[in-house]
This record gives sequence, structure tokens and C-alpha cells, in this order.
Amino acid sequence: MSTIGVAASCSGLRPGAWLLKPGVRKMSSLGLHMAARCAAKDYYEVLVLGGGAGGITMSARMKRKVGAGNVAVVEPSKTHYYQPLWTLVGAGAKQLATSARPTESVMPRGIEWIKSRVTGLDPDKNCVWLENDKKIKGLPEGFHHPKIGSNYSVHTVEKTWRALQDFKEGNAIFTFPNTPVKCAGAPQKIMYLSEAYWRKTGKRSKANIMFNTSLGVIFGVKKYADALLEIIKERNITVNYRRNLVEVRADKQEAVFENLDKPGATEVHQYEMLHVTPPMGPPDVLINSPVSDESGWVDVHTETLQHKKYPNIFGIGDCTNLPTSKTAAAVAAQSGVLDKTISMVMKNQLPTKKYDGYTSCPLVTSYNKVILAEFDYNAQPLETFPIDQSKERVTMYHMKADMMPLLYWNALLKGYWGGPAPFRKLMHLGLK
Ligand code: UQ1
Repeated sequence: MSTIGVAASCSGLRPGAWLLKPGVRKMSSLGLHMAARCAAKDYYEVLVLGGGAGGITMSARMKRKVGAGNVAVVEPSKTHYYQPLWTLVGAGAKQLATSARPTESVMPRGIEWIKSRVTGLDPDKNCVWLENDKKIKGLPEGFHHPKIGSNYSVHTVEKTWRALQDFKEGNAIFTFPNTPVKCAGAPQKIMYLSEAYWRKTGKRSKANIMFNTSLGVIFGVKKYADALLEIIKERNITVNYRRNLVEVRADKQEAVFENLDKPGATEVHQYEMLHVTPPMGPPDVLINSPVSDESGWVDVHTETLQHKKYPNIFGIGDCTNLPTSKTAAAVAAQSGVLDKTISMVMKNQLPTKKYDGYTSCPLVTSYNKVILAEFDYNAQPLETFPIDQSKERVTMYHMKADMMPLLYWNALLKGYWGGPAPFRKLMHLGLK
């Protein structure tokens, strides 16, 4: 089937602004594929770019041609203006309001209105880019209100602690976004700690604790997922899967979640405390960069960490597309491999040392307990110690809270810690 894109200027086009702009964000496809979460699907037979006079007119005509379900309009503005009237508004002969109607009222019924801005076009691939669709409505402004925090920013992490202490009675909601994230454990660690804190302070019975996650599982490695589900049951925590935070109404203490299995369907939850794990993605400089993959991550070989196209470029840490959990422990293991890779490339040899995807997530489950998850690219446990690490342990808590910071500042950052693989081999007598 042929695919058609209609480029129409945005309503409210600013002088000098046009559809092709730098600073593009998420890749979606045209003709039209849309990978954006704000769209009900990622492909349309006809995609109209811009909901001004031309865009709305053509979408009405295209709807008659191919059916409403096959047409979408990308338009960020909530208001559509009949601009010819502005001649008279400028002369005081008409009120501005008479030229305005809600965009919703001019969209042909049944077609999809994608409330976003087009930031780039790739006609060869029938793709368009949409503006960052990773924003949560109401944030970050909402962080000015109490009762809401996020451990993911230096500006909001201490607000989590204040909200935790100020908790009186009601829902405590912890979120997990619909994007790749750093270590998937962190969004739930703060929940277990909160639960433990309220138990300690006699408030536990007043709290209805909820983990609203975009994922369909609690953790990607079965061994640790099973252990966490036990804890969740034991501590009377509710997990709502496939729920994505889309809006925070901080003044009313309401959080709006989209049900990812029913696009467009939302649920509103009142909260007494909300912990937000924000949507995450690659930095702007990498999006559409020649060193990045389609999603904007630096495109490196999974084993050598050498760039797939540019042999003198290497990647480590959060910016890469290495398909493993992004943690400091992963950086440690990657640093050891990358050191060897670069040494060999500098000597014009082929790199041979291989990164197995090792990563570690110390799952803090209370103020003195940790499950030490360690695993590889295949989501198979790769444990350093010859004991069952899926059990909550006090020793592992001290390792996380007291030993790891020392290891980080004094060994990793100085280039002397390449991850625990040598210890693992020693402790498993060379068998792992
Ligand atoms: C680790 O190497 C590391 O990097 C310094 C961390 O980040 C702070 C960790 O949390 C963990 C668990 C490791 C792995 C180290 C051992 C001794 C298992």
C-alpha cells in the first residue's frame, strides 16, 4: 500500500519556524509510522503534519477517501485560529476570541489528533520525528508542591524524604515510566524503604502502597522477580502493571495514569505521597547523531564496546545501546573490558576481551536488608558470592550502604575497579 504524507504548516506558525527543525527528539515513522506514545498506533496511511487551515482541510478530505481510522494529524496547539480575522482584531474591529476555536472542535471526528510537534522528516524511510514525547503533564512545576518527590534529581531527592516523613493517611504511589530507565530496581527500592519507614513509625496501617509500573513484570530476572513478589505479598503492596504516569495535578494531589493495554484509557488516583521515576532517554546531542542508533543511543558492539561504524569511537555507561541494566556496577565491568579493547585497537590488533553484560542492582528492601541482584545480557544470574543472593541479607545492605561508596570513590573512579569478575571466579573456584 502506498503511503502519503501531507505537510501543512502548523497553526500559529512562528516567523522563521518551519517543519524541519534541529533539536529533534524521538524517531517515529511516516507514511507513516509513529512510534510516539501519544499516538494510538505507530503507522497511518495518511499523516498530516500541522493542524492549520491546510492540515485540517486535507484531513477532512483524506478521511472521506481512506476512512477516519487511517488518518492522523500532528498538531501541538490546543487552539485553532482563523487568522484572516486578525486584520480586524489589530484594528480593534473584532475581539481576538472570535477568531479562536478549540483544536479539538475542528479535528474531523474519528481521526487521530497527535498532540505533538513534528521536529524532523525522513521521507526516504517514511518516518517523521516528533518532539520529545517524554514529558509528564504538570511536571516539573508540580514538584513545588509538597507530597511529591523524585530520587532522580538533585533538586527533588530530598523532597522524597520530606513527603515520606509528612505522610499522614492515604495512597502512597510509586511510578515506573514507559521508557528505558537506568537500573530497573531503583523505582521500587524507595517503595520498600518507605514501607519500612512507616512500619517503624507506626503509620503503616494508614498507607495504601501502590507500585504503578509501565512494565508487565516486576523485574527482568526471574530469580529476583520471584523474591520481590514474595516481599510485595508479605508487605501488602499493590502492583498495577502496564500503568504509565501521564499527568500530575499537584494542587489536587492527583496522579493520572494511562492504561497501556487500553490506549487512551486513563485512571486518576488521589495520593498522599507520590514518588516519580521520570521518563528517561538519550541526551539531545545524541539524538540523530551520526554515532547513535535509531533511538539515540551510542551504537556500540555489545562485547567490545567499540563503535559499530567508527573504530576510533567507544562507548561506556548510560549513553550506550548496550542491552543491559545501566548501573555503576555495569560501568565498572565495562571499564575493564574497554581498557583492553582500546589497548588492542591502539596496537592495530582486533579486540578480543568480551563484556558479558554484567550488571548489578542492590535491591534495598528495608533499612538493613538488600537482595544483591547480579546478572548478564541473558538476564541470567551471575552472582559473585557462593550463597543465594536472592535472599534479603544484612551483610549485603552494609556492602551497598558502606562499602560501595568507598569502592566507587577510591577504586572505580581511579581506574582500579573493573567489576567483581575476578572475585567471582575465585569464589566459585574458576567455575563461573
Ligand atoms: C559494583 O562493582 C559497583 O560499582 C562500583 C556498584 O556500584 C556502586 C555496585 O553496587 C555493586 C554491587 C558492584 C559489584 C561489586 C561486588 C563486590 C559484588
